[in-house]
Amino acid sequence: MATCQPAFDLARVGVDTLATGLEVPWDVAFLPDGRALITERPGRIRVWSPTEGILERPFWTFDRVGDQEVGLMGIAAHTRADGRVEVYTAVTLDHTGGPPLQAFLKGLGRRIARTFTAEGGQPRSLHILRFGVEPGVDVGQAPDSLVRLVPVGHLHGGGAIDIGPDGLIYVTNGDGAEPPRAFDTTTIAGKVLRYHLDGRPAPLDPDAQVPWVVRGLRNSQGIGWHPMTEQLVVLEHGPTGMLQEDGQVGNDELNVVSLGDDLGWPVVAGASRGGDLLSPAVEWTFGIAPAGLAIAGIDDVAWGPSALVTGLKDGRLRRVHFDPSDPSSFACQEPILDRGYGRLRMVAVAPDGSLWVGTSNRDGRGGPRAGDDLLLRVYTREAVAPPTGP
Ligand SMILES: [Ca+2]
Repeated sequence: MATCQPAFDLARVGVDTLATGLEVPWDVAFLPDGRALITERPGRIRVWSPTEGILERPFWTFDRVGDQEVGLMGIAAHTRADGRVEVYTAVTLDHTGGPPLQAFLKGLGRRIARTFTAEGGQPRSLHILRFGVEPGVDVGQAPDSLVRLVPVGHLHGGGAIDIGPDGLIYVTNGDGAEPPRAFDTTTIAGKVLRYHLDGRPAPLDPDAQVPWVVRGLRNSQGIGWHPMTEQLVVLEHGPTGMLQEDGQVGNDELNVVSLGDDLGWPVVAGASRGGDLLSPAVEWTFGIAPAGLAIAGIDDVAWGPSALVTGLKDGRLRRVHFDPSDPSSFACQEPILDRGYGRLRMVAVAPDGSLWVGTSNRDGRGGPRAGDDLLLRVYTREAVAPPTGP
């Protein structure tokens, strides 16, 4: 992937700190009333208010979520036809514990709790939960449980969730550190999965055992849609040399896919060598640990049309320009934040055209600094609005 010419002038970038003291901010949902809901991986949904900043009291707290690479992850807002606002979250719940989980289930009510009943002794499960959001109310009510998925690992647990241009829920699940599962269409591991807003499966093939739309993933933590073609765009963490990965390392990916594609894992990481396996549009041969993806559209004055990608490992936020002459590929890439904040995970395009970026220095693999984790607001002179808020 070529570096953009002329090089982006980093002096054009402004950075505000919107919040400090967060713990692994993973994703954000912007609400129509100007507030935002931010997930923290250990299990809290936090409220950011345009007048008060980040609120101490969470919108919701999960008592027992999965550890290591999973927990509370993606969140996506949706406004219904009747104007009511809902958010959908992807959370891995841990079933190995006692009282906290039972209390949580009791709190959800018996009807919902049935869907959490232990299934084959699975130690954890990935859930799609839906919260209603009332205007001006900063504390949530018990969510609806829409989907419960097993198996899910505490490594490579996916967790990206968004609502597509087709009005359906897309959620990612990684291979759970068991690579062969990624191409096995009888399991949810290593897939992008699709559901209706009420939780019913929305498979490509009505006879499919699981509603997968993309397979062959090791661990995707970012999805979006191409601003011109509406094709699904899928980020992918390449291998890290685990024993079961035959020592392969690197080859992180950004893919522009057609539904039904096999992205190759574990047969190949990075470019395919012929056959039906999709080669990525962008490959980072030396791993960056791509953890966050946002898409800036063709009308985006400051950033678009491009994919914004964070790297945990290299600490960069980069802009990858879609190629206007070939929508399935990218033209060039350039850094927007070039280190200085430690590990970067969350990235989203805010309604005002700025980027909201979250550090991930408290995830157990970084070196936390004073004030971590940070929620940053990144903007340029071309942004449609000047910096606002507390
Ligand atoms: Ca691949």
